[in-house]
Amino acid sequence: MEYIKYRFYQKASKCSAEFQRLKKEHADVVLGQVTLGQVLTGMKGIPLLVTDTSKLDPEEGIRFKGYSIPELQQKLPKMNPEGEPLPEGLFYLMLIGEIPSQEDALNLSIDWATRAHVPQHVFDVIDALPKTSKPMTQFSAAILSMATESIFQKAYRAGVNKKFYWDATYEDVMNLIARLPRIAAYIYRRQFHNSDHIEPNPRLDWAGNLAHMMGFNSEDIRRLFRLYMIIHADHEGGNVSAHTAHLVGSALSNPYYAYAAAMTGLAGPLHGFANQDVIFWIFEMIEALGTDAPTDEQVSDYCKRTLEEGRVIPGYGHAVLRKTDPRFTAQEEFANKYIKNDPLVNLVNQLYRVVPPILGSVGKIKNPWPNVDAYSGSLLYHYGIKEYTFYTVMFGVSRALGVLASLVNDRIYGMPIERPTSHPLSWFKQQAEGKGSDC
Ligand code: CMX
Repeated sequence: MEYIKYRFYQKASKCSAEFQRLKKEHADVVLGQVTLGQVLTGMKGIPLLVTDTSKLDPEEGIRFKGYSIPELQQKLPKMNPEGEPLPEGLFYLMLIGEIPSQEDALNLSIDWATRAHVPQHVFDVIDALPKTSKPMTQFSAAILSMATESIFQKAYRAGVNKKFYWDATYEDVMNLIARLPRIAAYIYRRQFHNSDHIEPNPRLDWAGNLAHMMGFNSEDIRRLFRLYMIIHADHEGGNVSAHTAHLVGSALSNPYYAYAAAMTGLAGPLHGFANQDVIFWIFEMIEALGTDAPTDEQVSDYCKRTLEEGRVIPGYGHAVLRKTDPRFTAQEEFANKYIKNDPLVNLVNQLYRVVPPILGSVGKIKNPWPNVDAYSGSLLYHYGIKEYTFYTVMFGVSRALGVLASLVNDRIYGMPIERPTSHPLSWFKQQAEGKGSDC
């Protein structure tokens, strides 16, 4: 067994035994109450999922295996001391629970480079779609079409013992992650560069290769891509993309199916699509105001108009967070360090000043602060990736790291099929008011 897989097995099989023991010995422990309010507002705050890769605190933000983003920036291996950490190191951390050495991270990079070959039919599937299909449609279709390669599916069909499901899942997960940069870059070059494709460079790291195949080779862009891939990788288990991968995977659907399903969830405007919506909305504002350097008052009026039209202000608010997202702050710090006087970045900073008090004054919005999507597009745009309909694909490539690490865990824990209970609305009315109704 190769080294990373062996290390994972060693660590995770202990946790798997704990999972099984808790299930057997403490099934009756009560974890809390579920209120009707929670059911009617998207099941927020109900402790229902086991996810070990990261944990989200409403006030502090995300921690990956206990490490905050600034701590990861300090501790994870880098290509050069001035740069951002390698996403390979974060994947290792999420999978194995330890900060990897430089050698561990580079070995993982090499492992992914050797697994990165994408079968021709995946490109054919992309090419068969009209160029008017959204990049996320092309991305999800490409992933689904790659299920032909699923080792898990073949092992299951061959009757493998369930205690080895994790092994075939691990292989699928590593192959899938390794191939994502090539697929994403292929969609980007097809859509926006006349199908002038660029071959991978196996000597580059995973994020550096994505930048390279998209046509960007400066060290500045590699640094941004590594940061981007780190901060979008995981956000505990209840967000739409992570939960979808877990749910679909719980039916023993192969990792390609589970991750493709997650990507169709990420493509929704309340989730990952918000990263393109932010830029779209800012350009709408620039056009409506006739300037890319509006006053705070003009911006404030425009925000109020958006709310009056019954729309959301994209990039603001969160289902769990109640403070500025540390993923926003990491990008703000990056911009302060490396970008001087960019009109779009300036506008993003101005919105950070203007939007929260407006959202706060609405009353019902639980979190008036910016999330990760408020900043990310402006950075990509600054470095020349101006095709913002592609941005959610980049989010998706990164999100694979967390949701697929979790999927391997799900399989080694032997997690059962997920099946919560539903009732008609009248049942809930009965519980609340003592009588049901016909709607
Ligand atoms: N602009 C306007 N209204 C907003 C808002 C915003 N940015 N954020 C929340 N609200 C509204 C909600 O639509 C909801 O309205 P209704 O009661 O009329 O349905 C009300 O405020 C209460 O919502 P909430 O409990 O504060 O937030 P939710 O958990 O329901 O939703 C989120 C969270 C992120 C979907 C929401 O804040 C939103 O729509 N934000 C804009 C889209 C966005 O940035 N999404 C990206 C999130 C991060 C990610 O997944 O990538």
